Amino acid sequence: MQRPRTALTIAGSDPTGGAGFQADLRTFHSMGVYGLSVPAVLTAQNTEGVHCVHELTADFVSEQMEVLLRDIRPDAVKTGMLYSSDTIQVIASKVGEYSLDRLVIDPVTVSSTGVMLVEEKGVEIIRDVLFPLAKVITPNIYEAGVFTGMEIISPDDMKGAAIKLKDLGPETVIITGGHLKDKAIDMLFDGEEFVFIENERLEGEFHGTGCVFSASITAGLALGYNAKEAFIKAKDFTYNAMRDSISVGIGMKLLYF
Ligand code: PXL
Repeated sequence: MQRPRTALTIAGSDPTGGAGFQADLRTFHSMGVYGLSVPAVLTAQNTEGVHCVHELTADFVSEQMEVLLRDIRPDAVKTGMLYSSDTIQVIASKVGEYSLDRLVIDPVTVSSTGVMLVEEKGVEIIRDVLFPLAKVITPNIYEAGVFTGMEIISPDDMKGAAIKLKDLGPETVIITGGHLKDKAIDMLFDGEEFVFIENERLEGEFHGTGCVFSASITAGLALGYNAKEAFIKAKDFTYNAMRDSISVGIGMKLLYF
């Protein structure tokens, strides 16, 4: 049998498995990609929300990456919730040291229930240190707002924000607009064209859509698709997983696939 493609997630732990590296691993597996994971931070949470965050040391995150990457070269890599500035810095160093080029940055800043998932100065460091290394960044409209200082409420605002975000160094910007008022529209900008994909809005509160979406883009890149092809596949994968979502707890629905 041929060696399967591999993808690495460097992200937070979510015990519900709805988000975090657990959701990333399920996504990789479901798309036929072998998943590797480096936990960057732990959380105590359930389907009602995040209770608290427990940091790992940046040194230990660095050690996990070093030992893994010395042995296995992943075909693509994503980052999710990283929380600490020091951790973000060491991840950027390892990405450089090992020339990891199919890198997806999901710039996780705040949970759907409003809990901060990055420390304050981490926002700047993600922007200045990680974005320039990225093949794809996948902010939602709130995150795109945090990184550009813009308020994003329409597809035209998404275009304006994407142009600003592209100037920060990533090859491709994908803004997810699942939180727009009337429509669910996602948009890709690669410096040349804007690609919009619109879906009907699904009713309900979903947990982990951003993680599953960025993980499915990462799996697509690992499989050899370009960013636009990976975007189209990821949108489909995430939409189907939302349509099939389950209520296993008393709070938000979890994507099922
Ligand atoms: O959906 C963003 C996210 C990412 N990673 C972890 C999370 C959350 C949201 O709660 O807990 C670990």
